[in-house]
Amino acid sequence: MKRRERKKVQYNYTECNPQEVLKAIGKEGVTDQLKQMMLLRHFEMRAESGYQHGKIGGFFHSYMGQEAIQTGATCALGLENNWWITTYRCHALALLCGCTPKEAMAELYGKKSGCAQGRGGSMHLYADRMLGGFGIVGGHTPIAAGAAFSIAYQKKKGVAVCFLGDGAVAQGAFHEALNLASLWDLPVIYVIENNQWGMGTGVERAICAQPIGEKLAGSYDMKGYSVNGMDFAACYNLFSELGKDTSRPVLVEAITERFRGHAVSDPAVYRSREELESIKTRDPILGLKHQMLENGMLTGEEFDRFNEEQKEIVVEAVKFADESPWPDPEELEEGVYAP
Ligand SMILES: Cc1ncc(C[n+]2csc(CCOP(=O)(O)OP(=O)(O)O)c2C)c(N)n1
Ligand SMILES: [Mg+2]
Repeated sequence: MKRRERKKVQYNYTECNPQEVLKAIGKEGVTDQLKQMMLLRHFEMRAESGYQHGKIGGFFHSYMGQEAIQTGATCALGLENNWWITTYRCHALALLCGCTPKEAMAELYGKKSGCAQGRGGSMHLYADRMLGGFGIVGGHTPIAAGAAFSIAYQKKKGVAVCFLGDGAVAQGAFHEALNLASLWDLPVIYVIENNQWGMGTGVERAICAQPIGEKLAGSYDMKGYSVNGMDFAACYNLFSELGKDTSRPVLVEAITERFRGHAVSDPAVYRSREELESIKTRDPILGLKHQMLENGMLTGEEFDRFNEEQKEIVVEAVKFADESPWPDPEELEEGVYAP
């Protein structure tokens, strides 16, 4: 069979003037989001190191490189009334949904003080408005439809936001969820975080039609959007717009890059060093830094200071996780609902 070649996909990005968007959020608000993204980055770096030192077991998937998407979405839509759900690449969303760095790191360490009392680990983080952390590719997409149904059924305000990878687009459950969401006018935003890879398989070899979001949405009578997932302002702008009318489900494709391999054990040799270097020039944190420097919202010294502050928060979280007690074996069966 002929192997599909990687070709440049033409995206119709939603229009956005980053400087106007940042101005509308205001200096304080943008600074908070910059700090938030720094926190996510430091969290991943320190946690990765914890894994390499044998402090963290199981699987471990880094969100490094993709930070602008979930930061932009949570900032634009807010946590109140909304439900959030994602894949195993879930550390960032948990932190954005209010899980403290200490609770998240302790969960990775398998400790009792973790957000799932040490029973979930890296792939199963939870917060008040976050339904998880799921390991089955595409398996959480019908759950998002269910969360949206609960909002609609109870005639409440709010929207369910479901993040998934490009690889999940090949799963049947995803298409069933989209069909039902459209049929029942569910308030749900499906966000495909297209980081170009599903493990070591390039997206062009796994998904037949691209741009995924733009092409697929019409099949489900939904609106579809492409957004530059490396640009905080563009993500914030799109999600703000989508939050204004949640009467119908929508499909978003955020085009992004993961800076690491699929999981911590993946050296990602399928991607050349040059490709990785070029990807890193589009670092979303540095992108926001430059936009803020340009409009006078930030100085280089402030950037360094904020970065140091966020690093310290994560160092504290590591210390807390390390010193926290293990779960008590006698409590093993508590919270188990299987009959
Ligand atoms: C149903 C199912 N099939 C296969 C796997 C193994 N698997 C884990 S992650 C992954 C790749 C998914 O890639 P993508 O959806 O693009 O998400 P990304 O890891 O890039 O965020 C696969 C095949 C799984 N967890 N679940
Ligand atoms: Mg992917």
